[in-house]
Amino acid sequence: MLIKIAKPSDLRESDVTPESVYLSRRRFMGGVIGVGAGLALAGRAQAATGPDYADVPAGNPPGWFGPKLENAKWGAVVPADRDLDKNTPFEDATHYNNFYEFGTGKSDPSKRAGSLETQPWSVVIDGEVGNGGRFALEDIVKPSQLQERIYRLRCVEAWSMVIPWLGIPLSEVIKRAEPTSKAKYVKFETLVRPEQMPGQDSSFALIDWPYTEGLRMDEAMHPLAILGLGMYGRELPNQNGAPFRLIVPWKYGFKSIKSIVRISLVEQQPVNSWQAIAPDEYGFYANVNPNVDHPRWSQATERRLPNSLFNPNIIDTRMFNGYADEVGSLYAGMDLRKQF
Ligand SMILES: Nc1nc2c(c(=O)[nH]1)N[C@H]1C(S)=C(S)[C@@H](COP(=O)(O)O)O[C@H]1N2
Ligand SMILES: [Mo]
Repeated sequence: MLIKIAKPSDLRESDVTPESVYLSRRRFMGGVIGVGAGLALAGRAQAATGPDYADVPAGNPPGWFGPKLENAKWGAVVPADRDLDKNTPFEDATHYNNFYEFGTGKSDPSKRAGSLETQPWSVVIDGEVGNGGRFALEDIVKPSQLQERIYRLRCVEAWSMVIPWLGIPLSEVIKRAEPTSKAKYVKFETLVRPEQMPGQDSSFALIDWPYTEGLRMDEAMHPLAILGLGMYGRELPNQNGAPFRLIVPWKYGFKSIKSIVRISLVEQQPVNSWQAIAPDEYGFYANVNPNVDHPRWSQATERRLPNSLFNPNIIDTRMFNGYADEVGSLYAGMDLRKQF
């Protein structure tokens, strides 16, 4: 399924990319769509590669960057039908990260996450489900078709990026788990492996591992919520949450939990890690909202990366991060100041 996420007010990448580059990319993507539409997909689309990004370095620097996604393994890529804002350069998206399992500095994840072994990877799906168990990641992904989604990512610290993700709808994975009528929330947990995640070994760590996140069932079933496996046409770099992470674009970045090993369908609202640390500052919902400030700073604007001293690149933050038309109805009647 292709979802139109860009609105006329959005700046499109075609406005800022040299036209020749833009056109060749469009043609390339057109070819990929053709493959998806014309052929039976299973084990076939060998020739089709994913969307390509000019600024992504060739080759795979060991330890921090995954191989080119194999369509044969994961099915054809369905690219986003339109670009929205200009994509953040790959370099920024992979070297300015929050991933406290590797330290609290923005450059710690890119420096340290190379030690994380992401193969093999299995995920436990449990709780209020009829079809639970421990699954190899490949088996969770295989029945779905990989899609490209270009989303804004807005951190609660008031910086933001635009990232072209590759992923599968979270709703498809939940449906296959066969939720029972008691399943009201979805809880996610990140890997705990201090030997490879030095931030988990630190006695200064704020977080009570595993890093935990949650969504209400209707949020989790929303078509914009995806499980990410790649970005910029490649597998996820470790520092961005390899091999498997959540992406919920209308919420602050901390909801988009990385390196997931457990998905539990539960009856009670889970306590997410940042809520546990500072419940006055970080809530369960964490919807991007320019009208509700963080107790220590304004959320009305954001710093769009890349920026510099001379070009601070401050832009207005939008309700639900610009996805209000798509997700606003999920929160009808709620007091968003209280349920922040
Ligand atoms: N397991 C885990 N997931 C996490 C975090 C983390 O520290 N640990 N940080 C979150 C925060 S605060 C943000 S803004 C995003 C950043 O994602 P990116 O580094 O891919 O841009 O990841 C989120 N997911
Ligand atoms: Mo964040």
